[in-house]
Amino acid sequence: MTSPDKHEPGEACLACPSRFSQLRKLGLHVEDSDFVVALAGNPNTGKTTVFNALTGLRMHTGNWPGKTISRAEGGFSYEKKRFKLVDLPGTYSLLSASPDEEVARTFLLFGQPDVTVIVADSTCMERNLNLVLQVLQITRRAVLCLNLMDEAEAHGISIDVRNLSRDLGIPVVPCAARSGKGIPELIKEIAIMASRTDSPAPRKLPLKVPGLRLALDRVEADLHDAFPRLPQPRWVALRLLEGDREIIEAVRSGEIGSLAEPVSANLNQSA
Ligand SMILES: Nc1nc2c(ncn2[C@@H]2O[C@H](COP(=O)(O)OP(=O)(O)O)[C@@H](O)[C@H]2O)c(=O)[nH]1
Ligand SMILES: [Mg+2]
Repeated sequence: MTSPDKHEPGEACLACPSRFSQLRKLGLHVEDSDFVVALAGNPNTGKTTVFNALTGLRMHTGNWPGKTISRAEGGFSYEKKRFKLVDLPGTYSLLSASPDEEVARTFLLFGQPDVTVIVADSTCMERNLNLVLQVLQITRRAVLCLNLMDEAEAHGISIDVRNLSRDLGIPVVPCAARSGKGIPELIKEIAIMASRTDSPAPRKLPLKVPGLRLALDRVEADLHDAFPRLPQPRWVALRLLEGDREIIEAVRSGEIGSLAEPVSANLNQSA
């Protein structure tokens, strides 16, 4: 059996029982999957339509553990790999102000999906980019689905997909999910991102508040000492300085240390 220190990101994760138990705690059974894909986005961006297009309506519905918030999960296969798709609650932010936001954020942080697809409404990118940037503070293993492109075109809106992709540092796929346009390209980008063995570098937040950078640097250094392989320590440091109760508790209990597993672990033990 490979030790967690030995294997490379992207290798079959034989020695990551903590990731299985984390996912199980979040209500997800992944034994029959190679990769976990989360679907995030503002409400009404066509998330469910994208989910249905990806899974062909094969889904299992239920509630998030301990919550009355419903969720759907389903799957699809592509080039002999099995992808488990989880629909997160539609949210405008991930700052944990509402139960929906908390569910979405907790899954991204502790479920560590191999890929997060952010579904955005192409007709109002300004509002949608807020969530995109927040998701990218937690994970760079993301693909942006620019949905409702047909509506955007009808309104004379054109989006410079190539520049947007370069600026965000993630693949951007224009889609019109209701008619299935762009879905094959989206699947391909999901598969490429899931199999990537490098870790996309997180972008530092532009900070304009005097003293904040120094405080963040210190907290980040302490976090690094305590949890050397924690992904996105700067984001965690920022939440700690903000007094985010969930994150403070996760650091206090050491639960945050479970995030130190390699992110892109192939879930299929026989793979
Ligand atoms: N024109 C157009 N409508 C879409 C598209 N995708 C979804 N919709 C419609 O947008 C509405 C919201 O979609 P839904 O999937 O429920 O969004 P959700 O709230 O994000 O899950 C529905 O009426 C969909 O039929 C698209 O690509 N083009
Ligand atoms: Mg929906």
